Formats: sequence, structure tokens, C-alpha cells
Amino acid sequence: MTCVTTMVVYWTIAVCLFNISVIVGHYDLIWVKYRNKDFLLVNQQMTWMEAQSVCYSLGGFLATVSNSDDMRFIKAMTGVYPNTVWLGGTDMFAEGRWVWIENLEPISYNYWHMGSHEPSGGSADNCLIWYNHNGYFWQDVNCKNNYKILCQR
Ligand SMILES: [Ca+2]
Repeated sequence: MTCVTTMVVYWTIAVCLFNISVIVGHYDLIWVKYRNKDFLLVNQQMTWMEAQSVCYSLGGFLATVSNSDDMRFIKAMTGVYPNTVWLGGTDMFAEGRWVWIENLEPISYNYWHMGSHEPSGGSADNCLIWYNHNGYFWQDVNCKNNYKILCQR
């Protein structure tokens, strides 16, 4: 089994366990390890700021995507149509200067949807989502929208 397949299987098990735990009323959140990061998909929709504070309360932050391997893993983990997921990118501190909330480092690797010239929202759209549109891509959206969230620790 390839590494990615193993991860997908592991994540599927994790999703099943998480769903069961929600059904029975427990919120045992399951972090999924990938290299030196742990990721957690929270299947509840909220604003970007709420998402960041939920991640913080769980000992983490909204996810940083450092490279294409990270992105591939996140795809496998969250790529269930029609998921749209908050990531930790924002340009709320300075328009057009995208940083990761983890460390306020500039976003270097990116996965913007080039077909629609993302990021395209200007000062109205300052937070980063990962969404499904003929494949999955990044887009800047209004931080007050409500989406599921991907935490990292
Ligand atoms: Ca912006």
C-alpha cells in the first residue's frame, strides 16, 4: 500500500470514529498525523475568527499549507464534495499580503484558482478557503462566511 493510500484508509477510519462519536454525543476530536504535523477536520461551520479560536482552544491553529505534499494530504483528508474548508491564510493585516496565522510568515507555496484569478476579492475578502471547483483550489472569501475548518498542531 502506498503512503497516500495508507493515509486515506487511516483518515476514513478516523472519519467513521468521529461520526460515531458525534452520534453518541461525545466530541473526541481525532488528530491525523502527517509527517511533522497533526491535522483535524472539524465538521461544523463557523467564521474564520471562530475557527481560529476553536483551533486555538484545541492546542493548535488554522492549518498552514507548506508545500504540495501537505496539499495532497489535505485533499485526501477533506476532499469530500462539497466540502469547503477554512485554512490558516489571511491578508487581513495588510491587503494583498497573505500570511499564515500560525507564524505570520508570508504564504510562499500556493494553490490559488488561477482560472478565476484568485485571490480576487480585494479588501472584502481576507480569508483563505480550500474548495471544490473542477478539482480543489484556494480562494479568498469574506472572513464572516461559515465553513468547516481544518486545524493543525
Ligand atoms: Ca484581501
